Amino acid sequence: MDKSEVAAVLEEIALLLELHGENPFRANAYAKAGRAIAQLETNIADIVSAGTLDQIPGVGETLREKITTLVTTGKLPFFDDLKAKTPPGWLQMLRLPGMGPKKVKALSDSLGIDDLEKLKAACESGDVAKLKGFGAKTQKNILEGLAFIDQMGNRVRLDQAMMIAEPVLAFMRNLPGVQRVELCGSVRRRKETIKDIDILVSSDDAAPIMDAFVKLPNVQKVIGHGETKSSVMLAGADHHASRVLINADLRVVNDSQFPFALNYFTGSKEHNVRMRQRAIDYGWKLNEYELAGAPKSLLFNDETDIYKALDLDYVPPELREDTGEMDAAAGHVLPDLLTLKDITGVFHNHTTWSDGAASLEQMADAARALGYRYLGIADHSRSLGVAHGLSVERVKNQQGEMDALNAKYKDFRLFKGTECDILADGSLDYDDDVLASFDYVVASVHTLFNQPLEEMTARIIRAIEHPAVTMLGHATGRLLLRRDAYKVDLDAVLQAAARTGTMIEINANPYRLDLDWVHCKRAKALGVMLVINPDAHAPDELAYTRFGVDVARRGWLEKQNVFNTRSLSDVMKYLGVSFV
Ligand code: DGT
Ligand code: CA
Ligand code: ZN
Repeated sequence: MDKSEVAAVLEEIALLLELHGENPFRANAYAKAGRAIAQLETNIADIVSAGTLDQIPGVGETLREKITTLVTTGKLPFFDDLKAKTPPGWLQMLRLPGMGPKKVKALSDSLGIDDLEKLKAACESGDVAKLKGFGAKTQKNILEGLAFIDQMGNRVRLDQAMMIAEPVLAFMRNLPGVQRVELCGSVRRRKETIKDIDILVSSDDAAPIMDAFVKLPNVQKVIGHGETKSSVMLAGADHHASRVLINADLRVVNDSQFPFALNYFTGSKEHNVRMRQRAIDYGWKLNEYELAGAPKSLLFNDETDIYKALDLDYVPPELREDTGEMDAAAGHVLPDLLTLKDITGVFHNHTTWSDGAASLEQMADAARALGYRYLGIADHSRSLGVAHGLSVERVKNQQGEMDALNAKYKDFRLFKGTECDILADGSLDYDDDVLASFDYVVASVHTLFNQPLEEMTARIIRAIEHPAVTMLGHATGRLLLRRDAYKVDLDAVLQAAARTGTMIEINANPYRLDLDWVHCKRAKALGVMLVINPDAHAPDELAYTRFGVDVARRGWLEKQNVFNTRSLSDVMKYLGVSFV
């Protein structure tokens, strides 16, 4: 067990202890030790064998014993018991906005609530509002949260699913007897939200692999444990320590079946239907195990061989949504999709000058570490008080600091941008002379989300038509699984952008992924230039860019459709910035 797994178990224990009403100091000790271990530079197994665990801050006698058991045996009976006596409904309740362990405990103690159905009934009868510490407003919020869960099902964001899936995948790869391991389903297709994680393994001996899977430390519940398929509910925390629960299915096949199973379980269902039909046209039968009837001379080592046998170019998983990829593959006109490596820098990022967590220099260092050739800083504009938008005076000061930093860099450049608010009538939050002091302008809507469609559309188009605006930020304002897009005629917006040559952002922040991939395809057809931006508020959030590349790929985009694939000198030329 590595340090991140140990840390995850300790943090989980902290949460469960809190849910069971344990002394908060005791619960917190586990959380603190977990965080300390996650940040260790050394291997946790080495520390255990050297007997130096108690040098880690916060690790006393009890924790030392528990961590040693966990690292040496891979199990912790104390943790298993704790999980066994925790109703899964408590964990589901934690997903509701504003609901913490204390509230869950109170609902359980006073009203016997241990699942979402009982919670809903208690809200509808008004019992929850009467509880101490709750009230009518909380009760209303809970009901709204429950309605949202109903509507969305139990989907989670792609980044949350990836955070849970990646360690499981790494674990499966290291199991003895495992030949190949791959993610399938919507995670492999990089859909923006995920219902469940699908994992495929090839091996000659499935049983021990199934056993190891259902005993993973973050398994909350075993839903099925069969010979070729098992399902579990996994728990984890995301990047912002929000709780995530998601089901994962594991299928084990033999290695010759692997390409067919991989293709089938990657989906989408609609793509599979088209593939099966294509096989029938050749007089063959395609299923999750084989392409029956195909000539024996055809070898199927991997998935590409299936497409080849059907005279199709290989279709990348992101395109498998039956939106024309089969015809394109047959006609050899599939797009040459851009990749993360093509990205040369990003433009929409925040620092401590507004609501970011890091300085200009820290953000620049992180961008350089990623191999970026430039970083655009676009802090909030003056009217966005909640995000410490910059006054004209502070804009000047920030730009001065950027000049000083740029003087130090030889092969890297900070670009002076702003995320300028689009005001209610579509005018911009700075005067033209201030706008002219920036290298580029990202224009975004942050207020008055409930304007009628015509008003919002006209507002955004007016901003797009402003000559100082380089790109439109997060075009629809949606927050995945949380807030719907505002009402806007996106097609009219895209047409305006095509007319004026304004770029449209693919906001790569996994909470947004806005522009949606469906509209990327439309933007490409209209000749609109896209730009992928992480909207990073901290150095590690620059890595969000990968999710934007996923969106771009699902939207059929090639390198030339995305502005920030250009070289530093081409970007400078376009922005009219010269070396000083
Ligand atoms: P989701 O909802 O985020 O889990 O999306 P998927 O695509 O992962 O859907 P899932 O987990 O229900 O199934 C995984 C894949 O298995 C799916 O993409 C295609 C394949 N599959 C599942 N059920 C069927 C089916 O009834 N017919 C066909 N042709 N394929 C299926
Ligand atoms: Ca799935
Ligand atoms: Zn914004």
